[in-house]
Amino acid sequence: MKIISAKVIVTCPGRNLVTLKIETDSGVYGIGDATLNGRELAVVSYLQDHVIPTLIGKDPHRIEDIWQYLYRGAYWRRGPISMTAIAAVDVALWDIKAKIAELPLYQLLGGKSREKVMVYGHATGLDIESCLTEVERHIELGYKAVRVQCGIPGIATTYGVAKEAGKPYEPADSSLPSEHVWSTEKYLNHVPSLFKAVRERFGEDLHILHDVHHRLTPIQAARLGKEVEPYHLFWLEDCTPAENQSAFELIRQHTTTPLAVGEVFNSLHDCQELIQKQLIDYIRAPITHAGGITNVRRIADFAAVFQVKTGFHGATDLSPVCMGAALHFDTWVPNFGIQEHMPHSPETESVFSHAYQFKDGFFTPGETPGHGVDIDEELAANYPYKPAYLPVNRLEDGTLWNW
Ligand code: CS2
Ligand code: MG
Repeated sequence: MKIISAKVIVTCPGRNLVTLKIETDSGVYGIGDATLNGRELAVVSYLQDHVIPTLIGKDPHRIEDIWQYLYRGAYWRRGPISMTAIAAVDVALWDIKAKIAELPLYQLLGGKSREKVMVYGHATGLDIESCLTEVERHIELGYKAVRVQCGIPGIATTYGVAKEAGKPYEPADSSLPSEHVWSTEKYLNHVPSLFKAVRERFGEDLHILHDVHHRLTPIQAARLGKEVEPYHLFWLEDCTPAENQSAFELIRQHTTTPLAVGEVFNSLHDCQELIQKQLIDYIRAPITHAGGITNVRRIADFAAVFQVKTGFHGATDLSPVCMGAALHFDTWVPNFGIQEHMPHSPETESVFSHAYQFKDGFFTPGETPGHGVDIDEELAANYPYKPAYLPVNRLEDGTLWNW
């Protein structure tokens, strides 16, 4: 069997999404997600100009060899652009192999380790009260786990909070990066009261998650982790940038609040120390940004040795193709923790058909051969690409800070 063609499909049914479609001489094709928020076209070019020409004529069954070919063969290894491109090829090839085997993808990974996949939803509010209303709505939908983010008094725009109540949160919203002003002090003084209010209103059983979104220094993260211990968070996410992995030793010294990290990682080397030294509890490196199923399986297997669980990134800037592949992976992976779920727009749902289903706070991937997600190219063409940037953040004195 041979790969006879491959193409990149860019569509914007609500937000920009990039899909790679690989076709074989058997008529079977596979698709992979190649979306990198705010840098989409760089991955499109990497695929079209540098990867696709090397795939034609290759045997699609040789997933591992093609992975090594694209990773080692590039000479310039790692990084979000190349690892997202490699991921799209990898997922499309696993889709093809599972379709040819006429098996749902999780069967190729080793079969079910669980019947359903627990997900967490996003409850956000301009203030604590409106966030509690959103938590209630999620509980009514059946969610057992909810990420809570609220506006901070004195800060105009903060991460994870939609500008208008009830509207979906979409960070990449303008043709040039919008500039936000951030105050760590105002945030640290306010956010513990959010968790207190959630526990008082909904009790102890609900899993509460929160995304700090890389905005604290290690000692500030240690303070927050310690202060929120009474509220038994499921996790505190990205509490400090993780380029310097050993920074988490300081946080670990001060708090037992579980820590999740990794949505910006694209390699085992980005988290080896964090995992090996038990500095985190959940690894979030998603299939689309960390080199596909082939590479994320290595990260998950390594994490399992240290009892670190998976907690895949699943924001709407990862397409339904990524969600489909992730849910198959989540169904198999022994050290599964939780899966992020942010509903895609109705337009996106119409462009991407999928076998995965939500029920009562859990997903099942479906029994369709492959990863169970497909793209309607004609419909996709109705939504052309729109330039969109993620915002940047400045401290009140104008210092550039982490968004
Ligand atoms: C966030 C993301 O969902 C999350 O955990 O950190 O929404 C993140 O801001 C976006 O994926 C950035 O593109
Ligand atoms: Mg996050």
